[in-house]
Amino acid sequence: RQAAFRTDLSVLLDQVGAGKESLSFMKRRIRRLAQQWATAANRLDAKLEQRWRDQKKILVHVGFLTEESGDVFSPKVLKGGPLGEMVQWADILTALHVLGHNLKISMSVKELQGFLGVPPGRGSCPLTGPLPFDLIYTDYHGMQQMKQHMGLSLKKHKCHIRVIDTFGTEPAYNHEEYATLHGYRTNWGYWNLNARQYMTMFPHTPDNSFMGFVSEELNETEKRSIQQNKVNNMAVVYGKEASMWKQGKEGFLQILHRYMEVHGTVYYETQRPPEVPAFVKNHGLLPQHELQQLLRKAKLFIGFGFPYEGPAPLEAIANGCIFLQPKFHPPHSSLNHEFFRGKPTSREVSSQHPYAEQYISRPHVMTVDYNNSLEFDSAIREIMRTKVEPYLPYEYTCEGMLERVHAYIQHQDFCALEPPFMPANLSRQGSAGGSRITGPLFVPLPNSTAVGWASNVTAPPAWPPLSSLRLLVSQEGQSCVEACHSNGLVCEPAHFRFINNKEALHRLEVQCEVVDSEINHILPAFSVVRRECGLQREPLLFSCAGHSPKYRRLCPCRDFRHGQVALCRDCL
Ligand code: U2F
Repeated sequence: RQAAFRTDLSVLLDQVGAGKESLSFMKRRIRRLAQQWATAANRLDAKLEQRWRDQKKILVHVGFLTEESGDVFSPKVLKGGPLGEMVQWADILTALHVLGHNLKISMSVKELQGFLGVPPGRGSCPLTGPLPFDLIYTDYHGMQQMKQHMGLSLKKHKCHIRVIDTFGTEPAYNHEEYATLHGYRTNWGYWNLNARQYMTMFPHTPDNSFMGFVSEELNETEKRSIQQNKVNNMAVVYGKEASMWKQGKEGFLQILHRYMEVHGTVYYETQRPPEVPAFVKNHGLLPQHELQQLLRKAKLFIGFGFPYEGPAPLEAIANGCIFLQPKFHPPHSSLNHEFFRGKPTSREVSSQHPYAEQYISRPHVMTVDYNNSLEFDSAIREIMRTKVEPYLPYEYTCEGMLERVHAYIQHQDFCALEPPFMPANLSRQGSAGGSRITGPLFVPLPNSTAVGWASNVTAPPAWPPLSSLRLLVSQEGQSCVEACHSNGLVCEPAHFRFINNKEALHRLEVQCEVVDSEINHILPAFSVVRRECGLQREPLLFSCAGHSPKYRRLCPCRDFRHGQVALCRDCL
């Protein structure tokens, strides 16, 4: 069946259910943004020009909100606890509904079992028949629950699963055996999925798919009125829980207070939290729409280093604030910071909000060393002088999210058998930085790897299409994330299978004395000194994030749309 866009959200609102603060929060959000979603649906509908879209049967199982996982989030909704995840789930549900898919929502193990058609009880009776869904969106808690209740059939059906994973999972952590042998085993990872089945809140590592969420959009009249009503010396502090104001914040709060009136939205029960200085005008935790109003007046939204990578800075920037945040020296990661410890990624977080730092940057975002009071002081003064317009990257608008989710649903297929290699025309690159191939590169189907690939099976067309592929070689120690990025491109893990061969090495004029094929997440790569080249033997370990000091990596990069990094030019 063809999917038709929906602009009426009442059915969705009924499906979300009631009885918990988290659900009420999500429903308030869905209602508040309904008009914005409807407009976006109409725009995307026109843009896609009657293109056929399959209607999919989709199950959304929100694991972290189930009682069975302990649901620690719901009781904290009105108390300053994390809301980022609820913002994202509300938006995912809305996007799937608006795109016109056949949606079922489950927030308990019982509902999950009902929808899957597995008998109640633990793991005793695995799902025997076919999976009644084309796609299942869940999270790590939900994975665990499905494992318990679907038994072995989970393995059979796992290509249909998408895991919403805030901070991301790198391939080395996802591969069970490899993670166990090489010290990448964490509490969360090792599901042996294709790493693109993990969908993140921000475009962290391109090994995962970027799901995102949306932020409020303003029309031209609203933008103008915001700019007229900005209070130049008004700052709002990012931190809804008192603990975020603890320790060592007095120094720069004092500096800030020298120039600006400081506002906060810190949750409190009866008394003002002692962590919040007396000069701060604390509004208490605000409903989302009231926070937006406050941000419309404020000139500065200032982060103290926590929470990491949340939605609020995007909302502030969309409402015309400048976001000031601390740079992290050294970067925070699972190797050196408690918050990230045990998360299945070694990604280095260079500031409180690397997306704001790298994708938005000045004049909307200033990332400075808070330990340097001179630098901090001059940043505040600069912010007071600078005029900015409200700004929201396209990928965080409703249309941008619908476009991206539409493309994933129609094109990402992790169930289809993929041939290890297909003929490819690798385009030529310009001349700046790194070493590149010097001519068009044709990668024929190597006989050795073609074995086992039945010739009567038609391969699904590559997505992203091969026209987007640009082959690069990284510097020693550099990952493909960085190598592609420094050439204005993005690493595309789906393209690894086309460049993981001798032909690519040959075309790049890499001098190899030996070419081995191994299981190692930095491959394909080569060592210049030892003239050793290595190809990847385990497709699940193709990794944009991997790097190693003595190795230069072969990197499959691709172009991307301005404001929509998840999609290449020809991806729609
Ligand atoms: C992030 O979660 P948080 O909930 O801490 O993220 P924030 O950026 O603070 O805000 C999430 C939402 O809270 C709303 C605001 C944002 O959409 O509009 N809000 C509000 O309604 N009232 C207020 O007074 C203040 C904010 C991240 F998203 C999670 O993934 C992480 O787990 C967490 C920890 O790093 O940080």
